[in-house]
Amino acid sequence: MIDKNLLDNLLDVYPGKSMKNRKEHIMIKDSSQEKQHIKANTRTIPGIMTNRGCAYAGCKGVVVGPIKDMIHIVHGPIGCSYYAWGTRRNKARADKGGKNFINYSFSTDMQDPDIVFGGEKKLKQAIKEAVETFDPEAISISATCPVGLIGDDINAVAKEAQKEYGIPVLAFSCEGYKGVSQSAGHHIANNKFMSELIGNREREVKKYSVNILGEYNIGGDAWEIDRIFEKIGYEIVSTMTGDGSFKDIQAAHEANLNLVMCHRSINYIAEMFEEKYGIPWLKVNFIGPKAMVKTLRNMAKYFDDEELIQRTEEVIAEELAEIEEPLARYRKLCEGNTAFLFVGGSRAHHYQNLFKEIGIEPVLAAYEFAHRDDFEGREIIPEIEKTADDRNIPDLEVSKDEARYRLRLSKERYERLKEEMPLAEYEGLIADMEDGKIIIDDLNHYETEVLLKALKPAVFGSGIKDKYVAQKMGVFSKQLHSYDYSGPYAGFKGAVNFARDISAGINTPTWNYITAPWKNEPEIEAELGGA
Ligand code: CFM
Ligand code: HCA
Repeated sequence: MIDKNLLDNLLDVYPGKSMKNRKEHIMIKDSSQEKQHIKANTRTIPGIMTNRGCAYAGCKGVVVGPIKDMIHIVHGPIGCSYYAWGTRRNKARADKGGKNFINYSFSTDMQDPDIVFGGEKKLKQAIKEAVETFDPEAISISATCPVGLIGDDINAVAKEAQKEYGIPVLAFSCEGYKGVSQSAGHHIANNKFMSELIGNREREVKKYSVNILGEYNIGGDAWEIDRIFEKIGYEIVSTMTGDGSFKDIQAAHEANLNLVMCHRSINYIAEMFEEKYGIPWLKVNFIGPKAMVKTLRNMAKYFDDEELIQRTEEVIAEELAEIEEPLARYRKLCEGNTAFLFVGGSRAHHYQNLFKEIGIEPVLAAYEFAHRDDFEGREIIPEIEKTADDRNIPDLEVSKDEARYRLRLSKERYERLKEEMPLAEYEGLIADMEDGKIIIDDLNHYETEVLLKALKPAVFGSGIKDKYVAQKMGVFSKQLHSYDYSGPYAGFKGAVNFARDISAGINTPTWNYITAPWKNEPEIEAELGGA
């Protein structure tokens, strides 16, 4: 149980206004309350060391960048491009006869004179060089902060280049400052995909065809999911955007169901798909065998075919039998431990159940940039009622009747299915946390250090910015963003990899050579009131 003084002591060091602000972003789970609220997606208090990123990171780094067969040109100083180069471990392999530019970093390398006299000329030149050297089938341009400040018109340059070279050139005005975190960049990318990419190519699809939205193939996760889906007999029309192809995304509107893995980064597309093309969306979770089984069963139920349901059960039985022994073995090595989870905007929820499945209890779950719906959940009736103007996408005008007509299911069946599975719904992180556990929005460096010392988790699920701080404190830290050098962690086989890595990390004798600060400074514990 959490000592109730812990959070008071944590907040005590902040000046009055900041304390009031931070208090609203921190909560303890209490299921006796009907609905718990948390503040999220607001500006970080200046001066606080946040872990958040920028809109450019969310647009280019997260959503657009993993599309492998496009050249992604970053218009900005070289540092912005270097930052987003290869660190996210979104893996990709070239499709047969296709191209893969994922290992490259393309930038206009803006210098002082470009800031003074404008950078459009340099951007045009960069596009020309990219076309002449690599002959890509499509190009993206992402703007970083200075571009918006000096007023370069990247949209005009993109239009001109598209005409000149006869290939799609998409311009993303995702200057870093556009929003309170990378979340704004996700939205910018989603909007452009819908208005300029999706729907541009027709293709015949099978009945059991899906798009996987919000799966970025970190450490090869998407490949494990592909393996399982193919075994059952699903057709994956497109994955957005892990190991993704822009051609597949162009035909994504042909699929019969959208699966939403990362709700935070791509719920906008899921909603717009439903509105424009009548494709329902289902919140899924591929992390942990239990979640995977539930996801597969919901999918089969959605398509409502006896043979598919049977095949699904066969595959589930086969896969579970294969992982049972190793998972049990690793679980024995992990059982009884606790975890502290701090990720971006969706993984704390996805991973909390896998931790529980291997006997580890999450005592704290925090996000960098999630919105309230990621914490508290949401329910969306088919969003056909909403007008396109709400989202500022002029070419999304679909009349209510037209959208209903295009719905892949009858309204009656849709309503019935909604009773049985989370169609167009997401229950959020808080629902699955145990009572008395801590939930935090925009966790910062100071709070991370204090809470790690007080809670002494066996494992800290973190990112690169705080991993080594924690490890020097004697806390094993596993990066839940990049998986360090490991993965996949999704699906059935991924769960075994995860359990193996966590049990090794917790049990390595290395920790005997490090003295955690609280061992020498017992007053830290006394001051804070530990777990
Ligand atoms: Fe979605 Fe992601 Fe995440 Fe995210 Fe990210 Fe990521 Fe993340 Mo890093 S899209 S919100 S912006 S699941 S890059 S693959 S790990 S912070 S929790
Ligand atoms: C980002 C990308 C990131 C960073 C990870 C980290 C990722 O936010 O720009 O801080 O370790 O997953 O690569 O979230």
